[in-house]
Amino acid sequence: MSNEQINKAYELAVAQYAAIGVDVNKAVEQLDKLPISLHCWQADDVKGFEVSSGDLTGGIQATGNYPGSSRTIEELRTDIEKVLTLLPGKHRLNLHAIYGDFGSEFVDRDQIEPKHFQSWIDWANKVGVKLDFNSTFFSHPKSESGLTLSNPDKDIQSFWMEHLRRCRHIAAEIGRQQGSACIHNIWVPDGSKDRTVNRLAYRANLKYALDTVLAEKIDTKYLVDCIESKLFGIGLESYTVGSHEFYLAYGAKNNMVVTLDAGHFHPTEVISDKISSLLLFLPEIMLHVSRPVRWDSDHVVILDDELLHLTQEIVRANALDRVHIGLDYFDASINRIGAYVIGVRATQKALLQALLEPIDQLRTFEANGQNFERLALLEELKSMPWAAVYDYYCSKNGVTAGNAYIAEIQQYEKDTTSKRV
Ligand code: RNT
Ligand code: ZN
Repeated sequence: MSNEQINKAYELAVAQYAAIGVDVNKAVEQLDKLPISLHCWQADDVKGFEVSSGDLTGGIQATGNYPGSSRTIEELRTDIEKVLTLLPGKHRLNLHAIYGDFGSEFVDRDQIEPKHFQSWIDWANKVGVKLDFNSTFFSHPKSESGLTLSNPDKDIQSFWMEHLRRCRHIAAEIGRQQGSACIHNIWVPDGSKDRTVNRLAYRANLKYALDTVLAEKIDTKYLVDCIESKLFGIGLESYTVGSHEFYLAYGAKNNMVVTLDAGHFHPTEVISDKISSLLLFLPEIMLHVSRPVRWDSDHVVILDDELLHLTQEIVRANALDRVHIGLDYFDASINRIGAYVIGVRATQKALLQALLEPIDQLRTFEANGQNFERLALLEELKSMPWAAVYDYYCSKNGVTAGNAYIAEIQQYEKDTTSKRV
């Protein structure tokens, strides 16, 4: 598509939306202000750069062996830089603690320091992204029992508490240097494969560990902690210490940000419906946008109904400034650069469609009991020319529009990722 065609289609779209009372320019401006936090771990199947790195554990799994995953910090940065050239807007990168710049030194989780992330901070500053952070409570010999912060063994529990304490300091330092609060996500895989007769005890241990470490107050200008629940993990099917009830109650009691991961609920349970409830009781929400297929499979995010419902709920609740949007999936079966671009673009397209809703009109219909009219307009909106608006948004940002990114990724694969053998 030429720029001229894109502009023409955009003008037609503007007129069509104006006819139903929607200001397209305003929607594009709003979209442009919404960063998506890209998860660094799609690039290398959640391996990270620890010198002693072993298998991915903690009940999560990246399946597939598509060639070309990044093997070093440099390769990962090159990949992310490529991804960023294919995305309109300014975005963030979400790091896990195991992605530190450790060189050839073995640095255990209870030893990591801000200095191991300084080269990330410098790189991020150079390429114009802000960083977010995650403690890493998995893929470690001291997590193999299935219990980390909730472990009754005081040595193991203290080890992980020290990890958490350090991660908060690293994230705060990132936030300070980048002039934007670093969102620090706490996901703890703890659970058990089979029935436990100590459900309460492990939860009490987790509560104690969190209470103790989080008692250290750090300015939210630099650091925002959030807590992520889960239903079950592979090999941890019968019990998860940090369940939804645990963290929802913990967050509400302590005024903390709760993370909702789309794959962490029962198969027909959706996170879109949870947004409005959480907003009433919690300061903010963090999202791990993912795509569960039958289970927490972490498939690449696509533009499906639930993604649209999710973005509609955020926009309809007027909560774009209270919901942080991050991605969380790891598909090792397809080109990983492509996996990022598909997921971010799908998320942006869903946000754009939500921003292009004639919400006043829809709400008037609803208030008047005109439910046929409400449903009909919602149906019509699905085939309105939002894609022409997205193409325009891409081209205005100097980013290739439509399906042209496929060829660019194929070229990058030919030149770069296919040579990683
Ligand atoms: C696991 C959680 C968690 C991880 C990442 C790697 O089920 O979703 O967020 O995916 O931290
Ligand atoms: Zn997650």
